[in-house]
Amino acid sequence: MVVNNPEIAGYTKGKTNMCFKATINDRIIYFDIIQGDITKQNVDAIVNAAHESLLGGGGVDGAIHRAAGPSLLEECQTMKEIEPGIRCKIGQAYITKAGNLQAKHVIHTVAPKFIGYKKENNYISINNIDNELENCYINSIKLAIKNNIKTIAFPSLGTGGHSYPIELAAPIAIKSTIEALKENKEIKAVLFICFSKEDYHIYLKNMMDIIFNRGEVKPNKE
Ligand code: AR6
Repeated sequence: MVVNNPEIAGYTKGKTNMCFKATINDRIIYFDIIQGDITKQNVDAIVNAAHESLLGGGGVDGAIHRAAGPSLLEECQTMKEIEPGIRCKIGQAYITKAGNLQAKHVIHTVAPKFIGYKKENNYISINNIDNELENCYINSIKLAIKNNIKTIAFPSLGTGGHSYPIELAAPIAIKSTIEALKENKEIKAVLFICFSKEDYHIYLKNMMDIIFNRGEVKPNKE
């Protein structure tokens, strides 16, 4: 069942918003699909589709750094390089404070780059990176749980500069988040922030398919 939930509607900011109340392992979790700007969300943590340097870039990364102000970049600069120029490898996740953003934390993760092509109506990946994209969501949720985060917002990782077709990325985002939430005892709400109307509708369709067709995620009856 799809419900609008006034209890949590207060922290979502977007043009279009659909809230799903679902049960995972006997715990109620809210999923919001929102067309909007992730920098405006009033949640405990927003996730950044970061550059591996963690020093900012274009797309949502640029928007988050601009809205957070210089303290975010300063904190990222203090993080240790794993290799020259690399502070976060593909699929890993790191947490910082959030500067001037309404959110309290930013979780930075690096999405893989899609290499592939479209055949008829299907996208074919030639570098098989779905598990790396899954890791972005799973490791972000794990880090959120460790840091006592109760509400978290994701952008559509990988689907801008890194060229992941949203039709492939949206079900991966939703399914891997649900898998990671099975371990969770604290997270109350996950927001998927879609920048365009088209992306919003693709997320909505996938969320409906997943919520209504998977046994272990039950739409709440209330
Ligand atoms: N709020 C929500 N979503 C947004 C926003 C926003 N303010 N701005 C853009 N998006 P991208 P990637 C959407 O390119 O593909 C950067 O240069 C956008 O429409 O931000 O993982 C980084 O520094 C798209 O749907 O991330 C990295 O080097 C989605 O966010 C690289 O690009 C992701 O697009 C990361 O590429």
